[in-house]
Amino acid sequence: MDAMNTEDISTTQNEEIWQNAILVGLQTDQKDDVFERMMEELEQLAEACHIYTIAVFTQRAQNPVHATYIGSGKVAEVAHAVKELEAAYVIFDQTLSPMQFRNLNKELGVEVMDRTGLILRIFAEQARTREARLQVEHAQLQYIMPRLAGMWTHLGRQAGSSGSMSNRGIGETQLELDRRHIERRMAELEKELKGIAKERTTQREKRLRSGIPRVSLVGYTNAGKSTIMNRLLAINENPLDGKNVLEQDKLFATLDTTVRKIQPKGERPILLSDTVGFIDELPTSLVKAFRSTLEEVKYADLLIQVIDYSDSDYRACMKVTEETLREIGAAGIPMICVFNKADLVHDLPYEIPAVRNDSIYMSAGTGIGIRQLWELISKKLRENMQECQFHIPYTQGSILHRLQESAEVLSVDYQAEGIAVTARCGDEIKNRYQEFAVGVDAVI
Ligand SMILES: Nc1nc2c(ncn2[C@@H]2O[C@H](COP(=O)(O)OP(=O)(O)OP(=O)(O)O)[C@@H](O)[C@H]2O)c(=O)[nH]1
Ligand SMILES: [Mg+2]
Repeated sequence: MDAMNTEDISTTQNEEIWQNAILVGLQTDQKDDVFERMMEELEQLAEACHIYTIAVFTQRAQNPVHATYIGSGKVAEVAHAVKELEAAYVIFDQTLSPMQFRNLNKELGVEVMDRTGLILRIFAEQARTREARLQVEHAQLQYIMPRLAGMWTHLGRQAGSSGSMSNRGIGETQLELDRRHIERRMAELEKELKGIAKERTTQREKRLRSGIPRVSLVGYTNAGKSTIMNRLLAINENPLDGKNVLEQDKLFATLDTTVRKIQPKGERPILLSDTVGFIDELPTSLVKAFRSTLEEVKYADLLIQVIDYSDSDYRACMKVTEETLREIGAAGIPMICVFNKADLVHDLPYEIPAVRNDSIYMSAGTGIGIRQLWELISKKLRENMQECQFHIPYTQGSILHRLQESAEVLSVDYQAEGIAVTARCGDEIKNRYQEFAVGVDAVI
């Protein structure tokens, strides 16, 4: 792999061209079903990169082999299959160390990839907005940095480096140049991303000030978040022209955060956001790179966790989602659980749609339960609100107008000394108009 080619990854991937790969998995302490699921997921990740699997090799061992991850016999077996089947890639189930990466590249004679590299590649291909592209590039460079040394040391040795500055091997000089180039680029990217994040913060603050409740869809990748967003927009008769988000049977179809205003007739609007899905062991460089995109979730009044209920291991996915939410500082936000894709589940415990407390069993794909989900969202948002009384002097009549926009105004009474308003609102609005609050519900 060429160390300086990272920026080209998205352009060199032609949507139409499919290549083939051999997958290799090492089962250490995982249980059989967990390991099988990880291997299936690896195959789906490859598919998202337009790579189809032609063979799978697995090995059981207590620990990975330091130099080659799998044992030497297995390496020979895979190398043989590479030739026989004319594989274009060999993809490993875990992140390889720079040394394993180099050794395997050499011994297998084809391009070696690991799970992290695969995820980075999907992200690079799927990134649409400028922010997502910059975030991915940053993560890619971070991934490549520690691998650079491994790529050039053999050249350094060839040139007989003595360690002094003037007598350095060509490999070392090249390594240093590459390193400096990457460091410079990473600094540029960080600066630009900071600027974008600032803009995002300004937009978010504007939305926060509007007082419109914010609802965020979260969950494992491919669970149906974008489908739910589209259906919720559709049932509320919002104009859809160009507003639909992409729904696709592909891991990481969504990478950017999209916020849409849902304006139902006769009801208060909400701001709904759809964002990047989670996955087990999301490379830390990506979590870091996407932190600002994911920040949107942190400011939600309500989370909708979407779960692929047809996945036999949906509980593990829920655990990953909840752990990721904790990691980004979004734990503790009220949540609805959507057990989606129930149409694919045989012997369901309930007839769908079924609402059980804060959970709903439904099928966004067929549309079954989407109205009930909307009702559950409205109910849950209302739970977070309280009835407040305000007394607004006539000199500040514009406050009434702002309350009407940001809260559910229940009554308005024009009295001699001012306007008496009863409204249902969240803490945000209640605090903002604190000076006009009256009665038992007033904020102290
Ligand atoms: N059978 C069935 N398929 C569904 C249902 N909901 C969504 N799908 C399909 O599942 C696939 C993934 O849906 P998306 O809405 O793109 O999922 P997502 O959670 O946004 O996924 P990412 O953005 O990739 O993380 C699509 O092919 C949908 O058509 C459902 O209730 N039943
Ligand atoms: Mg999506």
